[in-house]
Amino acid sequence: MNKDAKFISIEGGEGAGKSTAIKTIQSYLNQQSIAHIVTREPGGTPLAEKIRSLLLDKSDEILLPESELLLFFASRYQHSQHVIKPALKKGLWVISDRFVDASFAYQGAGRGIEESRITYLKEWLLRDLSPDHTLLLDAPPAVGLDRIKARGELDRIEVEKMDFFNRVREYYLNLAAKESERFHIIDTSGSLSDVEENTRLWLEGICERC
Ligand code: Z5A
Repeated sequence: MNKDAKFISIEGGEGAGKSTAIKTIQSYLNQQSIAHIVTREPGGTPLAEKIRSLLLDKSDEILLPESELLLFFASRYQHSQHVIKPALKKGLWVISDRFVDASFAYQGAGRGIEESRITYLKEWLLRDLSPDHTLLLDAPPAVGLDRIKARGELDRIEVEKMDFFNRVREYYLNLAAKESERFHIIDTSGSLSDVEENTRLWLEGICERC
């Protein structure tokens, strides 16, 4: 693996502004001529995108929490083996809209699956693949949900109750405090221009230390 290549994940609740921040990141990396790819979870490969549809589309059959967890990991394994690892090996920076922290936040804290089971899957399938940096975009769930409601119909996970999203948010904030070297938190309840400015400053800090 090229030692200059960075693996960056972007996390946060629904409508927290991940896609928006990724545009800022892409534009900064392009300006700096840093070769990179932008990818996402669930998804990132043709098969993993099909799994994404299974996960997000509403269906009459209840998707059980354990099946949901395994589908996220099936998608993630395809993604990490076929996209993330090869890109890092070529020296490209990888910007991923969500990665494994999301499984701990949503399937663990949100759905109540024991953390040790998720840790087992992570250690088995990902081994030492872990983001160098994680940007946590944080806003109260009600703020993010209002933003995505304005965008159109909600998906299977977005229709969960507010308690679920509060547990997810609390998990992310606790994890960020525990792994403060890896995480950087940006409050996205403010204006778009503030979020953009803070995202650029954070990225400049990473690039200065490259
Ligand atoms: N999930 C899981 O459960 N387990 C896992 O392991 C993984 C994922 C990997 C992925 O769906 C779902 O899967 C997600 C977690 C779960 N759950 N749900 N629900 P997704 O990727 O399609 O959805 P998302 O991750 O929640 O992203 P999103 O809905 O697309 O939101 P976003 O990317 O964070 O936000 P955005 O598109 O940048 O912004 C939303 C809107 O708000 C947009 O119109 C913006 O212009 C506006 N916006 C953004 N920032 C601002 C500010 N600062 N002010 C005003 N307006 C703003």
